[in-house]
Amino acid sequence: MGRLVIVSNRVASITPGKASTGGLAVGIGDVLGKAGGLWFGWNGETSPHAPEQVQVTEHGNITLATIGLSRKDYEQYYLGFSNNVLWPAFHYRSDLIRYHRDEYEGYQRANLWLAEKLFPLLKPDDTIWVHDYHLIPMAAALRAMGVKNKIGFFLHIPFPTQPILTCIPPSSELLRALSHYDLVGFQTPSDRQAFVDCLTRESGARKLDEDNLQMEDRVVRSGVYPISVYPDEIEDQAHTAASRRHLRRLRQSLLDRKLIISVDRLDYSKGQFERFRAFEKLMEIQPSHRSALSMVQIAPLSRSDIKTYQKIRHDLEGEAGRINGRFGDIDYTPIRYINRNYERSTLMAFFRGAQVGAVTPLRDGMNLVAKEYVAAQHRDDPGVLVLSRFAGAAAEFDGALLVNPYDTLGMAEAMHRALTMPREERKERHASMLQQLKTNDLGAWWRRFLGDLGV
Ligand code: ADQ
Repeated sequence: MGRLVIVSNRVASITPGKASTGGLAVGIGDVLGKAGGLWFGWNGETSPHAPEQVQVTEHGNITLATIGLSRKDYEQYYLGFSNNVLWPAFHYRSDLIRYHRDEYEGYQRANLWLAEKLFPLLKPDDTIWVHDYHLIPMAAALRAMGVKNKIGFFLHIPFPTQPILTCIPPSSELLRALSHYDLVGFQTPSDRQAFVDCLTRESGARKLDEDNLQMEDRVVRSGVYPISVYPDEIEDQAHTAASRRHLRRLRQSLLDRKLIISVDRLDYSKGQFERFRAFEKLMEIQPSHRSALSMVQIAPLSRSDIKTYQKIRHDLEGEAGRINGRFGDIDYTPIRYINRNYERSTLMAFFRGAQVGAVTPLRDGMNLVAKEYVAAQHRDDPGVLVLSRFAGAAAEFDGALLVNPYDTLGMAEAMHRALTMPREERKERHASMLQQLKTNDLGAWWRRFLGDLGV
């Protein structure tokens, strides 16, 4: 097998045990840690003019090749088209799309420029694996330079259905760009189906069989590869970290109160606002929980340069304050809302200490937190996962209590049911989800993808 070359918008730092608040970084870190290879992408820095030089550093069997972005590319490619058009549209929020043609041109320009920087680093037998929505045009750009290598693409976020996708003015160009990959991977069957429907209806592609589409002179294969975790590793971390200082402090501060935990980047797709409302409703309809239940919401800040994200931060702080004012007491804070990062093992121990994991995004590609919460539980006395039907993980987890995050009362009722569920039922539900995690772990995700790409 030749070398593996991973391309993603951001290249994370390779420090073992270091907290990373993105699911993508966790996944890529694992593939490269085991298979070795080159990881190419943005180093997170911006300057008035784009730097010429790619920085190459070696870390054991991993080579990192990173470059900074010009301020203009950062604004147009990253903040503009990627995060103000593609992110909302792909999460079914067409109301939040802010499209400007010059930003789309910046998106294409930055992809071309990144492809030009990657080109000299490539060898003929490399396999190239491009990740996520920032880099949809990457294969077409490389092909135009004469690159003949196998190129795969994995979309970490949902793929929208035709009526939503076509709200993006250059949607046909995006579909055509995706058809330049040899393999396009999705998190769930419904994401893949939406892609196949869009490509056939909008771009005139012809279905050859279940997996393959003919688009002009190219055959595009697509597949479903749900990203996952290593459940045994997480169980170990949750168990051994259980005596750590943070966890001791959490337990002491809770007294004997029950705990609902939620961990997600601050983002409108994650449904934090709706979750706080459901928690408030729970306090209203089940007064027995008042003073006897806390919710911890860990929400590291992301994309703070974008207005919509500044607003949701402001709204959420207000909402937590309002609910705490309504139900709190001198020695009791119902919602603890925290923006900081934790070490991975500490987070897993927090999951183990919580009776309920509330993972209720309005839309999510997969949601690794749902999987981590399940893996971190004690097998003999597990907590209950309350999971949005709109998270990719819902397609795999029949043991979760599935909720619709737009139904405040329904979510409150599910939280109550989770908090009062008999141990036998909790064990049964947990065992079925754990089995699913063991059958389809993180290694299965990337091995199956690379296998289908022909590596
Ligand atoms: P994200 O939207 O980032 O990922 P998610 O899958 O939940 O969402 O991954 C977040 C990761 O960051 C988890 O491993 C979590 O434990 C970690 N994390 C979150 N907050 C943290 C904190 N405060 N401290 C330390 N670690 C923290 C995108 C898509 C998802 C998809 C993933 C992977 O949006 O749908 O599941 O990619 O494909």
